[in-house]
Amino acid sequence: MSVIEIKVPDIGDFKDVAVIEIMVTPGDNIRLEQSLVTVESDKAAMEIPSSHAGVLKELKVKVGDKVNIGDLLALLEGAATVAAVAPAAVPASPAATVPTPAVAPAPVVPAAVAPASAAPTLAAHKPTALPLQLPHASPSVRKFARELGVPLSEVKGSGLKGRITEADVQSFTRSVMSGAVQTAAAAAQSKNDGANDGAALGLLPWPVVDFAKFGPIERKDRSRIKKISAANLHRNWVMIPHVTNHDDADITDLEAFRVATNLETAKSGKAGIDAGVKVTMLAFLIKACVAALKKFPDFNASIDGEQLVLKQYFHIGFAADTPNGLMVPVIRDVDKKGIFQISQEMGELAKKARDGKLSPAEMSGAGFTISSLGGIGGRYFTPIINAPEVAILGVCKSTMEPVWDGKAFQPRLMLPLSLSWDHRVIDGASAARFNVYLGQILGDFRRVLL
Ligand code: CAO
Repeated sequence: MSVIEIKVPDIGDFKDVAVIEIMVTPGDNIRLEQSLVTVESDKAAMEIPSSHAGVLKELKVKVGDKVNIGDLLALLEGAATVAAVAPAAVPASPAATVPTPAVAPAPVVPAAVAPASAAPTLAAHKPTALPLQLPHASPSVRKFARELGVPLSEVKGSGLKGRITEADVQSFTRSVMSGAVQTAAAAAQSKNDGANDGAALGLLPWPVVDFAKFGPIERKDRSRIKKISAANLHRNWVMIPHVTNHDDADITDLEAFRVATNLETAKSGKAGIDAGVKVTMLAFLIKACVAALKKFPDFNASIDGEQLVLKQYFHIGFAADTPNGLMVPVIRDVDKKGIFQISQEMGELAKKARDGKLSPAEMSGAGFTISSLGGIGGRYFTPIINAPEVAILGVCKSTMEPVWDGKAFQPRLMLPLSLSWDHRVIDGASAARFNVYLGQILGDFRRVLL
């Protein structure tokens, strides 16, 4: 067995760098490129890999020693030649590929190894500056922590000068798994109920602020419905590539018809489906949307893996504002129902929603949703798609506006429309066509018959 000397390779301009961690012990089987020790200057930390494979016979340095290029680090027993290793590309900063907690990545020692025919020494290691405010840990420990998703800033180091070792990371992980310790992100998450899901995306933790420091506050529990809808809305917003097209529909004639219809119903006092039923603009909108969905079936669809599920039924959800939060009851088979029936069902479902009496069945199965703020006000907004649907129509309050008819401005009642759509399924041109067609129907409902 030959004895091989492992020396400090060219580590750039760094002189007298301190050995801060020994990563192997005598008797270990050392792989080519396996990190042996970590050295640290006042600017950077780097691991020194072995230029050979073999059994570690003796370490020639200890923690605290200062080393320079060419210093003897260790003696190996084993193969005298370096295994053939293609020159490895220097890995990019791990932050580019691995989602990390809110800690900047540590520099990784470039493992550029000379080809087999070349002298068996490692190529120069170019250390990267390590911002000093980062937790004290070697690149391999940082990598280990990243792989486990451990926020190093929360791990207490037991090594030299508080340095975090692999054992510290393992012990932190065990404590979290046993429930003895909670990460700051998890604590913020349970506090904010999902507000910090960004941790999984490598985003900064949700800010934890002591608001009382700035003035008087009051705390109240969020309702169960608000928490459920928040989680759904959050998922939909994050997972669906939303785009919103805004448009206006001229509903002057439709509104006149609606008002006349309600007057007529009130006067006649007749029995039947329309007895006492007040027709609102939303009922016409629901019906008009069904006509548009028939013309543009991709808006009444859902993504299912590689396929698009095109629904041949027309169930429309409508957002209802309730004291407990947002609910979305569903009117089924709108294509088979008239405006009175739709208005009546909408009234009943909205009441049930407000009374907290909607059944799960009454909130499921929609292919498309409408969110109307028309009774409140505003101009346009961005409604969030109700997954697994692929589009939603937002409607605001209609206002009388001057509209140019080619010769003069005419006072017209204009309804602002905001259509949000899933760009994985729908494109901008279709969305614009959908809105234009919807506007045409609302402008003249006879078009539904065409
Ligand atoms: N433009 C102008 N006026 C409108 C209008 C519009 N687009 N839509 C409704 N109105 C009028 C109605 O005609 C009614 O007027 P009158 O009292 O004079 O008859 C008044 O506004 C109130 O209507 P409404 O809101 O009670 O009835 P609706 O059928 O329009 O809506 C419902 C029913 C349940 C959808 C509604 O009450 C509601 O909850 N809207 C809020 C939905 C919501 O929160 N969306 C946001 C979701 S995202 O967070």
